[in-house]
Amino acid sequence: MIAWIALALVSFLCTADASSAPPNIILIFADDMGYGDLGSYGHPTSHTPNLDAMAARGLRFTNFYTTGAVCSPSRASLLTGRFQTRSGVYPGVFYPSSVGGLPLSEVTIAEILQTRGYATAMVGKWHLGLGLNGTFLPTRQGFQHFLGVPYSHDQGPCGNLICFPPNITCVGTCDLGETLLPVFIDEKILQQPVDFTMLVRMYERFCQGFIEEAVSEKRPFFLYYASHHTHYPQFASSRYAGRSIRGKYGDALLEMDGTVGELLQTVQKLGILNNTLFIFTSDNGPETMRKERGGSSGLLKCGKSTTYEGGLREPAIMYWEGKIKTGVTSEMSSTLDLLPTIAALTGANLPNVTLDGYDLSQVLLNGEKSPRNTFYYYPPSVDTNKGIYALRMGKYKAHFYTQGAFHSETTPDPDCHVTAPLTEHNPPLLFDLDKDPAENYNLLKPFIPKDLEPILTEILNERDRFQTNMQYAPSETNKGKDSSLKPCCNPQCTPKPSCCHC
Ligand code: CSN
Ligand code: MG
Repeated sequence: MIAWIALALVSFLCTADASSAPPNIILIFADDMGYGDLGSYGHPTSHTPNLDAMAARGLRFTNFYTTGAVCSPSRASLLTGRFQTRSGVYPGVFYPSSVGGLPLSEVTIAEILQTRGYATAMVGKWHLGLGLNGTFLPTRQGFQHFLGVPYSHDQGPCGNLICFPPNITCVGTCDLGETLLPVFIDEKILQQPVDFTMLVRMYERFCQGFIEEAVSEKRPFFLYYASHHTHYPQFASSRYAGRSIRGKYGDALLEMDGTVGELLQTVQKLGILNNTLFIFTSDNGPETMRKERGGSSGLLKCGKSTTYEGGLREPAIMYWEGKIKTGVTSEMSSTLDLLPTIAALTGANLPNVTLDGYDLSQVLLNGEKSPRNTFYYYPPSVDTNKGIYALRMGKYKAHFYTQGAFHSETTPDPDCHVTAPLTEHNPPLLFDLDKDPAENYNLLKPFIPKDLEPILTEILNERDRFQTNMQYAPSETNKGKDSSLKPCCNPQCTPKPSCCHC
């Protein structure tokens, strides 16, 4: 890591200015990692040296939001710059046998960059659908290459979850009759079931080969690396297992951080560090239901599947050697903003659709104020009659509905638990997130202070405006399931799904 910093400095000083060439983009997406899980975000026993070094040399965000408190909707917005409600990736998530997927009519970051001559690849967890004959795989959404698993790694039988060290006991949902977990290369199954002891190493080699090839062809590249870490069940290869003082979760985190280090080193060795933008964030808050093996939202309230801050506010780090305004920013920002920001930085055209994101390039490059002043919180169980559960305007966040969740069980705060019912709030709960990021002190209790009446009116008007303008696509996750869609490397075998073993 120290070597990387020293070399980064040398390469910054020595490499010819490549400012006219469009930047390479490496987008790294963690899974179920919370706001409080990185060393650089204050976790006392997380060991994340590469991400922390990237934060120290880059820009670290403290008010960065994903749009979905579960995986699939969050990923749909990440790649399209649009709320999941516009693409139909709601409610909940996709399953191995789901009929639907991210509609092919949606335009992804990969697609806009392909038109600019970028080499594109997606590695890791997809979770935006599989469908008949791979209809919804990354290869149909602008990625020239795909190596990875089409959904979550707990969406397979329990036995499939046993990895290194081989003594994981299943806590929670598994053995739901799903097929053995496959690894795809493009649209073909490469391995079934996944060997978790080798998986990340295989991903790293693939990423390295992809980057080297793009550089040798003098093409800019877009790499979307969606890590399985730190989703339940945690795993790590022998290089990292048992190496963290934070236990299994810490080992998984260490392996993810190790991949970040490998990517940084590859880019540095190829002399393209000062023309490569790294973006790191996570898809949703932590599964605190996993107790000491779940993640942490730090000082934020609750976690995964809730619309409290712990469900949707995420760590985010951007790094572009010599270009990015270094430091920490509390400017409001979101995964929704990545597509417009990347378009601005690369000269790619924006898709001709309603976007929900803003161009943050001047926040990144010049430390300017964020154009984003509002954020809208949808629950995983989107109901078009209820719409958003909460709205943030500037420092104020109003909750119109709150609900606990299974995924946010086990911490001492009963508001997070599955037993906290869906509750409508009229007037809303109102928090000042600048002074009270933990959402402890409702400003409208026991009465509405006179000086807050104007902002409350403004928030309610904005809610109406937003909901009136929202055009919901039909639900893709409710299109049903068809067990014949479950991937099987040995399609004619019986009995399924257990015979799908190659
Ligand atoms: S998620 O986790 O894919 O990271 O959101 O693995 O909400 O029913 C969520 N869910 C399986 C999961 C199911 C997951 C659900
Ligand atoms: Mg997730």
